[in-house]
Amino acid sequence: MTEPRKRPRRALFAAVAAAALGVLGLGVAPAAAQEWRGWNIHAADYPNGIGMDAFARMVAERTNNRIRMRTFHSAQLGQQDEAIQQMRLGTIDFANFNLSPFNNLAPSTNVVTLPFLFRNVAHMQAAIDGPAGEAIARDLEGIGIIALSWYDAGARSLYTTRPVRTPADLRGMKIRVQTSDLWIDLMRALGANPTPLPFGEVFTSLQSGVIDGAENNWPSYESTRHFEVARYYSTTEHSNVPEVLAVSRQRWQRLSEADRAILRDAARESAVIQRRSWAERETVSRQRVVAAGVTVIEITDRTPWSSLMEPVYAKYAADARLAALVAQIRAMP
Ligand code: GTR
Repeated sequence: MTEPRKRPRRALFAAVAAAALGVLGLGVAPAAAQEWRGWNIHAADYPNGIGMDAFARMVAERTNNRIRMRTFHSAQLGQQDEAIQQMRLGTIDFANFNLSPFNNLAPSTNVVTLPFLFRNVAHMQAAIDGPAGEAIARDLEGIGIIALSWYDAGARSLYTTRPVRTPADLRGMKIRVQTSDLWIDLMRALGANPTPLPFGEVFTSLQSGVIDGAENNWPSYESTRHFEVARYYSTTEHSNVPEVLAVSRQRWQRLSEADRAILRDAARESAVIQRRSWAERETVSRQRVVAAGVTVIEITDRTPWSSLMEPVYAKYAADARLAALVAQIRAMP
């Protein structure tokens, strides 16, 4: 008869002890832990995936696992334009995006996409970590996306199934671009026939002859194996458009100030990791494609290319606010 009475008392003691440990923060995970879903277009070992995974680890550690983030790599949650929509709706919680797919939605992203604007990587970083980043963060917030830090994406160059040395060689060639009006106009100004397509469709489109080329940085050209089907890479380096690590505004609005600070710091640190990894990967990717027999066409004089870009500037940097930002970026030391 004594047994049945003891059990509830033991259970009560265990419950009180667990609650006390919880209050003291001794290893008992609070019930309301959040699970966040993250989108990444690239494979997990790409610099951006490395940066995102580092971000998730830091946030988990610093929130004592209250915010657990899982990144779905390799566009498992959909192609880029769909992912942006999902993030605005709050069904994707965080992501890394190139800024070009925002060109039609957030006007200031056009500025950092503009051809031949940045002198080098340091110039691009100074702009995006400074005035350009501030303007873009404001525009993105307006469409439901909170920018936390900026990732590198190197310089984008043309790659094609036939050699391209001058804009004249490009005339009439079908070149894949991201879904952005600026990119369509840019490619037209070069004399090509722009073909907007999702990133995930570029390989088969090159293979089947739907397009004659595309344009991207060394790591994307290599990691997607586009180099197997477009064997000529011409170093036009026509755009240095950077990328954003962002959180959906829906999630952000429900975070405490303390958690927001944790996320901002972790995002900034993750950008340092991504940028370091990016610099290494650019070299490795270039070596890999050269070893695989790609013909690199070095464009040393970019004037024949950049001189065709006036209509793009006239259209996308005409607005007073954007023109002032372009002037500010150009004046940066
Ligand atoms: C890559 C970029 C992706 C995507 C892709 C593309 O360099 O990292 O986010 O924008 O280019 O061309 O679609």
